[in-house]
Amino acid sequence: RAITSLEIGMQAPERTAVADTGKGGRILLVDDRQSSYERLATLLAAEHTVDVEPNPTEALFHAAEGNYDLLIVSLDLNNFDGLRLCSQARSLERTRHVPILAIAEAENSTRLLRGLEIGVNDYLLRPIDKTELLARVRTQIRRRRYTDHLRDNVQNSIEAAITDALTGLHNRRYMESHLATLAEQASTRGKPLALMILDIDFFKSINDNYGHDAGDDVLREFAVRVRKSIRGIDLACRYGGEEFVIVMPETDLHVAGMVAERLRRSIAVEPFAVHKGTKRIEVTISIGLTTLEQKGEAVADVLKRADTALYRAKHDGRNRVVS
Ligand code: GH3
Ligand code: MG
Ligand code: MG
Ligand code: MG
Repeated sequence: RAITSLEIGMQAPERTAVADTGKGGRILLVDDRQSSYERLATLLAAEHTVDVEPNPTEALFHAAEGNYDLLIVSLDLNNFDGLRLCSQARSLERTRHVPILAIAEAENSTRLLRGLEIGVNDYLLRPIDKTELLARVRTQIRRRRYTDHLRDNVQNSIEAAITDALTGLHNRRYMESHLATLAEQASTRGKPLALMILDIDFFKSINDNYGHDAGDDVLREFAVRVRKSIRGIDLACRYGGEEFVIVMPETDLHVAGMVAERLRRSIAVEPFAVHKGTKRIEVTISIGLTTLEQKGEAVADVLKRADTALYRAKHDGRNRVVS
């Protein structure tokens, strides 16, 4: 899904957010001594949802599937090694970010130190004090939620930085940084690489006749049709206002020509709905197509050749593919 810069902007007012109490978390408690886990579960249930799992192997599975905010692991289990579970949880992608609170006997300080080395976030010593338990759990859950939130924001910002907000296609910046890589790969692997520039014909008159919003509708729908006619490994970007670039790895001129022609037709034969479907307008595009000509050719030269072909397509009457 494309994330627009507007949505990114809307995440900004963090100051208005209510401070996280750290309550209401989902906790997985791994402990196989009944008297111990019954007491802990009862204490925790005052503020959180708690699942108890005595078997660490099962616990790891639940932790990976269950979307927990916190793992509480007893290091002095009867039948299993709690430390091993902690280290496995740290190495699995699905559980790497889930905080771990270890519980140990006071005399077990060596194991506790090992636990901290392998990434346990905090620990409590038996006998466990209720107030301390709840306070430490709240802290971990708060931290977990906050780092999740930061991670989401970073992810969204990265997506926004490489995506065109109107069409959801990649933007020019992304294309330019990625095209060099694709060209290099094609060169070293001895594979062809096709590139086309697409430009909507008389787009200015679409804006003039139907309004800027209709022009935007056309751009969005155009992007939908582009996506339908390319493969997952192809790179489609909005290069400028009503100009687009498609890069097709491992594709020779013949095949790329067929793709371009099919795309040209898909635009020309089906009028575009604008103004919430109340009006349909005919749209055509011109396409300039080329391929990487020799190993190590500069991408600027490839783009220039495609642009020259596009110019010819316009000059020759538009609604056509020129290579
Ligand atoms: P040609 O067939 O030669 O390509 O003619 P054209 O009218 O498409 O070319 P021109 O480059 O003169 O016009 C492009 C227009 O695209 C001008 C600009 O106002 C419009 N445009 C650029 N970006 C957007 C946009 O995001 N939304 C809308 N609605 N219009 C845009
Ligand atoms: Mg133009
Ligand atoms: Mg145009
Ligand atoms: Mg143009």
